[in-house]
Amino acid sequence: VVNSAFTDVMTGLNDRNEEGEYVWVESGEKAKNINWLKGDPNGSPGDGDCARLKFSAREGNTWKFADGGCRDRYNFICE
Ligand SMILES: [Ca+2]
Repeated sequence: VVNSAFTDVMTGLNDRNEEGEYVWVESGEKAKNINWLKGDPNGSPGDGDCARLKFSAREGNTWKFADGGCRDRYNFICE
């Protein structure tokens, strides 16, 4: 991912149907081996149901998944 501003990027990944079971919206496939930030996902149902990519300086300057609200507006990528 190239994102020079290091802003969060929304993904098409959510666990709206089943808490804790993250699924890609486009394919409907369950996501495996998600590279979560340490401590994530930690959202409660309805609140932390959509996954975004966050740039983490703490974790080696890498992009990691974090859960958050689905209505927040960010840059968007599908997969
Ligand atoms: Ca959730």
